[in-house]
Amino acid sequence: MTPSRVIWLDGELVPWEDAKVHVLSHALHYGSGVFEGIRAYPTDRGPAIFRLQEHMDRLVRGCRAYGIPLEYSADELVEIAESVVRENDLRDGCYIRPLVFLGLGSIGLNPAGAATHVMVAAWEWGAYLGEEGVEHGIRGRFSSWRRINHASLIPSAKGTGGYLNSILAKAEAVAAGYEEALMLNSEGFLAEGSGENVFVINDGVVTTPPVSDGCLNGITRDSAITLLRSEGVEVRESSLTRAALYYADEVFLVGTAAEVTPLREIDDRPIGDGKPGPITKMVQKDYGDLVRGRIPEYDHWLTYVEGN
Ligand code: PPE
Repeated sequence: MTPSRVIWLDGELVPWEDAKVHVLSHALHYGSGVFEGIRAYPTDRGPAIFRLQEHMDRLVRGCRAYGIPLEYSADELVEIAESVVRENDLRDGCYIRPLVFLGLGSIGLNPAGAATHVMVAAWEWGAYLGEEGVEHGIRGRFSSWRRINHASLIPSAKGTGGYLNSILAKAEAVAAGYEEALMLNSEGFLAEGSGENVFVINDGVVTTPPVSDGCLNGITRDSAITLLRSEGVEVRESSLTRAALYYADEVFLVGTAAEVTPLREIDDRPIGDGKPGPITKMVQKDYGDLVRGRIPEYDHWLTYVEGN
């Protein structure tokens, strides 16, 4: 990660190294925060942030769901994110990380009285699962950990505490020599990757798990569904078993950080012929064009930020 110049924290832009919190912050102890991950890309008209409004809407909804008081509206957060990209002069694209978290004011689990803090940082962040992975696909393995479920947490909100579940899965997969963990829900159906939604292709039909199966309502997921349907490909949202991935012709992962990354192997079984397939490559190309402002019909998904 390359640090950038400034971070927006509680109403002001502060130098990167001064954006600090107290060790007794509630969120540090209990994971009481909600975050977002957003990317900006270089375009012919300067840097543009992809689906910024939808990300901030999800952040606001997540705070409401977890009962974290937030004084900023999604529209205000949109403006703040634009200023962070502009002030850091991140013209070649960047990753934007907004975080709402509880600070001092409450010791113990009851969060009442804890101050809400809001920060938005941005930095340059390359391929999440490696350049090599984007091109040739990655090796995945089903985790021994089950995905957080609707009975215990809120899988559709990006609550920071819930990510301990993703961390367990990711660390386990990497320690075993794989690049990513795929996670089943408590019923044994596919939920998602540790930080990505999953698409499975069989005989030209694309299937992705419904949000009710415990995956995040991913914004890249929605973009991929839109792109696939506009290319005339049938997309279904329905439950997938572990074995469905063993039978698949193609599988790819999507997320803001991961973008569109092919899976070339699952549980040591090659997927298809072990190389990224045609539908995966088409979505990769379309998504790459889309986020760089090369498909005019989706221009409303881009927020152009003028550089200094
Ligand atoms: N599922 C999970 C669990 C998840 O964390 C993400 C994003 C997605 C699906 C895809 O959602 P979307 O970005 O809206 O398409 N993961 C973020 C954080 C990754 C991290 O390591 O931190 C991201 O991609 O920004």
